[in-house]
Amino acid sequence: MQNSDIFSLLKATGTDSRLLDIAEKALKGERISFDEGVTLYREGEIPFLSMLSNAVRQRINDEYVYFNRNFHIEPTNICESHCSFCSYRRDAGEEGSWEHSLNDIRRKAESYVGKDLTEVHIVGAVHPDRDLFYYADLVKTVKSVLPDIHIKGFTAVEVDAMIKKSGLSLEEGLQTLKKAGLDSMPGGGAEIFDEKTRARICPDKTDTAGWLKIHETAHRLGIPSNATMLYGLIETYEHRIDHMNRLRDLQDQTNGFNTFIPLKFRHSNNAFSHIAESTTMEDLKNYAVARIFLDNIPHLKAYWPMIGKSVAQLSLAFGVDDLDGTIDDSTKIYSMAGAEEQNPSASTDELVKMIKTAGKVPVERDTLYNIVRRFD
Ligand code: V47
Repeated sequence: MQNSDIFSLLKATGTDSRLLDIAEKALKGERISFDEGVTLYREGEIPFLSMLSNAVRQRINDEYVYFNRNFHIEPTNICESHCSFCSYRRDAGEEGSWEHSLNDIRRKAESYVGKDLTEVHIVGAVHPDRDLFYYADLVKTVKSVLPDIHIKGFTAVEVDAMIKKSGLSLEEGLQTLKKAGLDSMPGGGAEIFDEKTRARICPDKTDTAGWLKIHETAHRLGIPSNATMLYGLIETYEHRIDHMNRLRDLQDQTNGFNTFIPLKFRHSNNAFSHIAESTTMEDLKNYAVARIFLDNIPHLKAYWPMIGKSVAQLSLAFGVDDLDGTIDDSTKIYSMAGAEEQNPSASTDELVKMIKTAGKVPVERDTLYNIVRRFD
């Protein structure tokens, strides 16, 4: 459908004039304001949000929906931070804790030799005794076994803590990781940027200014990254727009973010278990508003191990153009927090089918969105 037809349809179906103004801007590729973002959350009904976010997605990404072939390495869940939403962290020696040695990591990497995967996503916890030099060795170990793999590793929170322990500056630390073989950084640890809310949900880890500074510096040093937003806790719609606004501002400066990944709070086995999880309608609305508001981050990811395969597929009608990857049952962060996918794994065929039956063109990508294979 042409943008002019979409606009006429929205008009003919009696859409409120404030929403029509927002739609007109978004359809023309113009940036919407903070207040307009909040209006979308408050006033936008599901069919309106679907139609508008779908048009924006199509302008940016055509009919392509991306996935990759990847696995995770989670070196440890022993963590010195105490985030109220986390079901994963343990103290050293506590039941359910783990800390893999470099030999364990080498064996894990060896088990993927010849499997033709393009990415390893390394994410863990803020281990009290492991510094930057340990993690640089870990990256070198993986690269020595899988020389062609893209290493997307370490949230800004992990990077912050490991660099501080090593006594290097932020630039020196990031350069050391890059030299060891780190190719890009995942988007975790962003949670919600509003300082008061952040202090209530994760008081003892990297603050908002620190997270943004680390990504800004990484981009400047040629390390691209992603960005996440943890939603469905105690934040307001204004906080969500504020979060995306800060990312939009940074992206204007650096252009280093590839993908935005909203992360739905899952409430099992953590200190916020009394908070009800967001509804599917809210999840879909959140994807749509993100696609319309974040005009300068090219990709929007529905991370299926967290949201479930069915909702991930539905999200393709709400601005999403990326489903992450095959995963190979190698991550525990979401299964421990009660996600439906207790052993997350998807075959290429399954992802291709999910995308095709949503009417889109599946594309296998590498981490940086270079096309590996199209499934027209
Ligand atoms: O920062 C932890 C989140 C993040 C819960 O860059 C939770 O491609 C919901 O960074 N409910 C880590 N969310 C994961 C992450 C990530 C995931 C997928 C793709 C990418 C990417 C990055 O997981 C943490 C936190 O925000 N998280 N616990 C929970 N109970």
